[in-house]
This record gives sequence, structure tokens and C-alpha cells, in this order.
Amino acid sequence: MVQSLEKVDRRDAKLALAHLAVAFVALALGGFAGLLQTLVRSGKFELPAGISYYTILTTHGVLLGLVLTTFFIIGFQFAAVCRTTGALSSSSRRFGWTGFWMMTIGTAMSAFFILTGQAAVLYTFYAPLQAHAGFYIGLTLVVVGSWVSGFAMFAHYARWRKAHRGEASPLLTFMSVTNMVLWLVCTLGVAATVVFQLIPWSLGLTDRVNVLLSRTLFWYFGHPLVYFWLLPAYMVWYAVIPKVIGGKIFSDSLARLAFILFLLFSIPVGFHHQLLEPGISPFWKYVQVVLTFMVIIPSLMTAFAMFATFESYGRAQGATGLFGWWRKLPWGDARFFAPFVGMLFFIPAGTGGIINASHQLNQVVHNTIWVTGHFHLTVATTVILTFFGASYWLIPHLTGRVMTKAMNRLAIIQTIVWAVGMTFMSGSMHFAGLLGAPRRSAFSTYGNSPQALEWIPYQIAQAVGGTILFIGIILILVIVINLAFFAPKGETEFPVAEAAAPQERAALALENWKLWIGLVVALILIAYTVPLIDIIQNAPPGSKGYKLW
Ligand code: HAS
Ligand code: CU
Repeated sequence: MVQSLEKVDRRDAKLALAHLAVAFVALALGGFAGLLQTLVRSGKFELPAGISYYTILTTHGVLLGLVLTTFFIIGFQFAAVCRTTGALSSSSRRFGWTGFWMMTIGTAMSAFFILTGQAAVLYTFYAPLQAHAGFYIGLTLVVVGSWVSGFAMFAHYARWRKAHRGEASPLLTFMSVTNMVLWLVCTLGVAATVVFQLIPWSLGLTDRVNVLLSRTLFWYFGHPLVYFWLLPAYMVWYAVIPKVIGGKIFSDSLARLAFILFLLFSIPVGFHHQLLEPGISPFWKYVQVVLTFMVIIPSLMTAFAMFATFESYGRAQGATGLFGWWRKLPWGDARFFAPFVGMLFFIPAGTGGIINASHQLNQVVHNTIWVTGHFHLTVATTVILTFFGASYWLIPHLTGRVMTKAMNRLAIIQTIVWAVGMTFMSGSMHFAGLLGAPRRSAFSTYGNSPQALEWIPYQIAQAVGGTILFIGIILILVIVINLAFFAPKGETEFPVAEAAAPQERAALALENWKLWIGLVVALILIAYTVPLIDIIQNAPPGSKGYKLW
């Protein structure tokens, strides 16, 4: 073995911590922007100094959807691979830092153009809205930086495999590598539209842009993006939570298979975001909706595995009856409680996703604030509560400290505050969406139209929820700062559970990358080739850029 895996190399800890630091700064700023948005939409508050609602909305979406997630995930995954396959080599570490600085400089650049009002194009930066070229160039740096970090992880993994021929790699390393492969394949789409379409167009080198092509390339990336966020949460659920509660991983092979299914089915499904877009034939929308229903399966497998883990643990502790295991779970431990509440919220969140993906129902909810409600349950509750829960051991593990009882209690309160705030905010977004309230739009009564007046009570409820959530953000920041700088010195483990049964041969087959990446490419070609040719060949003249803010 390279070294004791229990203790993290200080240099690797620094790399992971640098990523987490940027993530939490993004949370603080992005969360504040979110508070302002809900206040504006309540109709009771106006932004000072002529600041545009859309500037704030773009800040919020980019900082939380793109920056917080990517930095947290890469930092977490560096820690996870070091924990399971040893310290980074000095060249991998150098790559890791190069990636980090590229991403950080890119973020600062994009943030500058957003905050100076030159890029209020929202986090999806849909053409024909046109931002300053600096915004797109900053985002490109973020993506390319993340690739460099991905290569650092691949190199680390390859080195381990060479030294352990014929063995399956440890679960968390396998999962991190799978997530980075997913990321690499899907970011090619967004890189293509940004580099070949949006940058030349915003620099004035080209006049017009093929809007449908640009959106299609965006969603080729945009859907797998949400699984790039979800999979690290699943890593915590599969590999860490069993250890935290004192149990075992229900099935190592099932977990690996779920990840491979995500890799296969995450990408060829982008059209479920474009179901109401003209210019894509209904047949290809249908094909991608079928594939979308395939990508639900690994989440259902995960739900099954989590129930099985909890129930086997409870029964081993002497629980009886159908739900006796419920009482045996460690409710007072924030490392368990926060991700568990995340799981609970994923039940309505995932159900909402299935509604969105159903073509006929999508016509009711598309472009309404229902969709905003959906993703505040998925990414802003399930995923983020799991990330918070992971921070409670990850940060002290990296800083050589321990979480005190008082901080644990605050973390339990934080989780409850978050759940209550989100129930108000996301719940009322869902209801208002069903009444037709639009998303991506500032407060308006639409000339006192009776329909718009119906939305107002829900918008006030959103502001109440948003305010409660902002208190949640202050609480998590207090905890994180405590864990980083003030908690007592000591050792905190990075919990990794053992599997209930010895590893099966299937685990090795699931590491046959040539096969899986080959299948990924085949599925992408099937789902996208014909519609893309169509979109390019039959395109209207293209659109000039608009700056509507
Ligand atoms: Fe989504 C829009 C469909 C999952 C994020 N989604 C979005 C957008 C975002 C987003 C950000 O088909 C907006 C993009 C934009 O700005 O326009 N989504 C789905 C489907 C799923 C799904 C089918 N979404 C996610 C996840 C996200 C996310 C995960 C982030 C992390 N989504 C859509 C569609 C749209 C969309 C359309 C476009 C809408 C439109 O018209 O614009 C599925 O992956 C969901 C599967 C999940 C489940 C739940 C399984 C439950 C589990 C928990 C078990 C609980 C336990 C606790 C163990 C089926 C695993 C048990 C304890 C007890 C005792 C009960
Ligand atoms: Cu999607």
C-alpha cells in the first residue's frame, strides 16, 4: 500500500480544501442573491440603484448551479480518491492546482461581467440573449479547468490500476472516475456551442447564430450536468452513510451498475428540456423521452438499496416489524440526518421529474415556475443537504479537527430550517406553476390580470421560504467556518463502509471502460445524429444578438 489511507496527505488536503473554500464563498454570495430574488417577486421590495432582477438571477444561477457544485464536487472527489487509492502523485497534484486556478480565474471573470450588468443571460445563457464575450470566455476557463482536474483523477486511477492488475478499484474511486467520464463527455457539447457559436458571435466575428443548434448543444450538456451534481450525493449515500449508521453497503455491484447506467443514459436525453421547442421532430423527442425513462431506473435502484441498507442495519440491531428499523437510525447525528432529509425530499423531487419528462404534462409545466420548484428540490435540497452532511466530516477530516456536540446540534437545526424553508418556497413554486406563473421573470401583475393576481399569495410564500433558507445559509456558514478554523484539533475519519458480501466478479466487468464508453458514444450517435443534421441543414437564417436587460 502507498500509505495509510486513514490519514490524508496534507498537500492533498490543501487542494481539496481550496475547492471547498470557493464553493462556500459561492454559496454565501449566490444565496444572498436568491434572497433578493424572492423578495423582488413578492412585489413588496425593489432592488436599489437600478440593479436589474436579471443580473441578480444570473448571479444566483451561475454561482450556485455552476460554481458551487463544480468546485465542491471536484474537491470532494479529490478527497474521495485519496481516501480510497492513496495520495496523489506530484504531477497529479500539480494538474489539480492548475485546474483549480483556471476554474477560479474563469469564475472571477464571468462574475465580473455578470455583476457589471454585461451578462444577464441566466445560467442557461440561451441564445439569442447575448452576453459580453468575457462571460463566455470565463465559463470556458471553468470547463477546461475542470477537465484538467479530471485528467489528474484519471492519471491517479490509471496508476492504481497498473499496480493492482486484476482487481476492481475501490468503490469511491470507481464512482469518482465514472462521474468525471460523464462530465468530460457532456461538457464537449457546451464547449462546442460556446467556442464555435457564442464567442465568435459575441465578438462580432459572426452576425447571426443558429439558436436551436446552440440550445441543443446546451441541453446535451445540461441534462447530464444534473447527474454530475447528483452522483457525488449518491457516492455519500452508497459508500459513506452505511458506515455512519454502523452498517454495511447493501451491494457493491448494484452501486457500480447504477453508476454505469447513469453514464449510459444521462446524455442522450437532452430533448426532454426541449419538448416544446419547434424544429425537432416528434419522433426524436419520443426516442429521448424513452431514454429519459431509462435513466430513472438507477435512481429507483438507489432508493431500493438505501431502504435495504437501513432495514438490514435496523434488523441487525434487533428491530422487528415492517418499520421497526426506523427507530434504530441515528437521528441525532447530523452526518446522517442531513443526507437522510435529502433522500426524503428526493421522493417528491423525482416524481416531479417524471411529470416533467412526460411530453403531455410538460406542456402544462414548461417555462412555469413549477420547473424552478422541481430543481430546488433536486439540486438545492437533495444534493445540497447531502453536501452539507458530507462537509460535517470532510472539512474536519481535511483540517485535522473534530466537530463538537454543539456544532452537531446546530447542524441538525440547520437541516430542519432548510427543510422548512424549502417546503414553503419550492411547494409554492409548484402550485404557482400549475396556475401558470412564469419562471425567469421579475415581478409583474401583467396589468392586474386576474390570473397574475392569483399568483401573488404564492409569491409571498416564496419570499417567506427564501428568508428562512437564507437563515439556513447563515447557519451552514457558521458551522463551516467553525470546522475550518475554530473546532478543536483532532482526527476525524472519512467514513467508508464495507460491503455486506465479498466483491463479485461483476465489479471487474463494470470497469471495462472501452465497452462502456463505446456504448455511451453509440447511444449519443443514435439519439442525436439525425436531429442534429436536420437542425443544421434546415436552419432558418439565424438570429442576431439581443440584450434585453
Ligand atoms: Fe430534472 C428540469 C426531468 C432529476 C435538475 N431538472 C430540471 C432543471 C434542473 C433539474 C436544474 O423531463 C431545470 C433546467 C432549466 O433551467 O431549464 N429530472 C427529470 C427526471 C429526473 C430528474 C426524469 N433534475 C433531476 C435531478 C436534478 C435535476 C436529480 C438535479 C440534481 N427535469 C426533468 C425535465 C426537465 C427538468 C423533463 C425540463 C422541464 C422543462 O420543461 O423545462 C429523474 O432523474 C428523477 C428520478 C428520481 C426518482 C426518485 C428516487 C428516490 C430516491 C430517494 C429514496 C429515499 C429514501 C428515504 C431511501 C425516481 C432515490 C426513505 C425513507 C422513508 C422512510 C420514506
Ligand atoms: Cu434533464
